[in-house]
Amino acid sequence: MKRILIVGAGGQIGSELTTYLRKIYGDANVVATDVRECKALAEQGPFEVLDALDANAMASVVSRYGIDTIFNLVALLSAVGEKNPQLAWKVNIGALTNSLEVARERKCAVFTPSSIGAFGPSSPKDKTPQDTVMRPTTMYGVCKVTGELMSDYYHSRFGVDTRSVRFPGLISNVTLPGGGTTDYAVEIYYEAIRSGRFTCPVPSDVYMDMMYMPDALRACVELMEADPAKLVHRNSFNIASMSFTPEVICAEIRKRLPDFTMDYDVDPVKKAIAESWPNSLDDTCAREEWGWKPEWDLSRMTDDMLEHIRQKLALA
Ligand code: AKB
Repeated sequence: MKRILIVGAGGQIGSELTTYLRKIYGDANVVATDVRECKALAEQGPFEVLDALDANAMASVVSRYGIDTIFNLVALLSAVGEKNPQLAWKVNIGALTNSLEVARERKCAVFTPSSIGAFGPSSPKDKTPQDTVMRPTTMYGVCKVTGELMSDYYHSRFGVDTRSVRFPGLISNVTLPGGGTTDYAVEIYYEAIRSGRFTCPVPSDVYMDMMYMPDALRACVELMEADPAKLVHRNSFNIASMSFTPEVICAEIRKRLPDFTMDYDVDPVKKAIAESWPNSLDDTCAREEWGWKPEWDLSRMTDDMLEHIRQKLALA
């Protein structure tokens, strides 16, 4: 049975991944950590307050719990990273290098998510290949490409079992994302239920890859459980399930809520970032090397999001 450490468990991915991993590997085998106390995660299983920039503290938690696998989820996202690029570098790369070093010393495997943000305007726009030009124009993207290279280096130089996926914008109804360019695709569902209106910060016709959280969680586990002999790539795999523009998601919501309206107040930073990213990724390598296959499309996700958010807001 794996003994897992989640670094940055309080964020959008971590809050759901922790519960998902605890269901598979047992509550006691998944240690959640975050820079802040997270009551819900602490009630379910082991939880430690941990600053990911403190390598000694991370090493001590790894030894104390006999950890063999680290999920490093710490990151300032793309839009917030452009407000303070120095801090984004410090946090994103600090958490990464500490996770890799602790993993090297204590012989752990490491999963660190990469992103569609690792690509830039000179990457092919449609069906962006697995191996291609990667010249991102955001600090978030620079950190993601660095993370991919560092993770591959730790694998080839030190034999650390590093693996990663390039996540699209992640859509979920549990924890809100914060500071990303794709956040609008979560916020739109909340506003559809709350007020029936949404002001979109991203231009109407910009395509970006997106994914529903259940597919993203499954991808993490399937990749970490994959037979290493079959992995030609490691850091990081393109994965994809759906790609849409604000107009397309709006039309999908309107099929269920005909009175829903959307207007635009485009944020120039988000516009520049969104336009620099691919329209869609080619995930053939993930499909071939570890059997990746998405289960959620835009229509099914929209039904599920609206139903869950309706229940959540009614209870609030
Ligand atoms: C962001 O928008 O910054 C993230 C991402 C696509 O990595 N959601």
